[in-house]
Amino acid sequence: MLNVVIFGPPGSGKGTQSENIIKKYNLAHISTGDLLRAEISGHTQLGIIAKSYIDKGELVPDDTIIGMIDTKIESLTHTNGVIFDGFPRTEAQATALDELLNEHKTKVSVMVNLEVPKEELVQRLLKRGEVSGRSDDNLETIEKRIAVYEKQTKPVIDFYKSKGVYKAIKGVGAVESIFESIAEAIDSAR
Ligand code: B4P
Repeated sequence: MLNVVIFGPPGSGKGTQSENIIKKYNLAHISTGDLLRAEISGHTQLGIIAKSYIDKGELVPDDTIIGMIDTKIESLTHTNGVIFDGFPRTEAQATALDELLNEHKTKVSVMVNLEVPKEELVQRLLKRGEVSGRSDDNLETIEKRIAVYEKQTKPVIDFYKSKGVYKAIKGVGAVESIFESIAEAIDSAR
């Protein structure tokens, strides 16, 4: 099993690069952002709760996210492995993922951290906001999301460093050349 965590601040290219990784490695894709947006469009109870956090640029509570991931992992059948996109975003989520994968006798093979300077993140997300219709792609919420990343999400890096599966990748430049570096990191972990 090849299990990849794609990690980085908002707008670092996690969603963009996940598409390339899925094509090359034939992995199942679990994006917590996409799952939450689907719950919001479906007007579910979970979606109503999630929207109140996402619109403010805050993280959805760990219990909600971990429950959602557990259900999703249980629904997977016959997979080569999984790409986790936008998850884990807190140390509690990272610990929970370890436990969930352990129950299935597997673990995270590699964690890829896309490093992108803040000014570039803001520019990318503002540009996406012109067409995405996402309630969180406006300047005030983008600034909040980046601050939340620095405080609550960045510590997850040390969690994976201590497991010996951490790879930092420069996330600036052409999407294809960033993907080549990601593929090298994944191949060296197999
Ligand atoms: P996400 O959906 O994960 O949103 P994101 O961080 O903005 O996405 P990403 O980094 O994938 O950006 P993308 O590739 O699209 O989360 C949204 C919200 O949901 C969170 O703020 C939070 O509230 C909640 N949430 C999600 N997961 C959670 C969790 N685990 N726990 C708690 N809450 C959670 O790239 C952005 C833009 O850059 C695109 O327009 C793209 O075209 C462009 N781009 C990509 N690569 C580029 C490159 N190399 N050069 C130029 N532009 C590039």
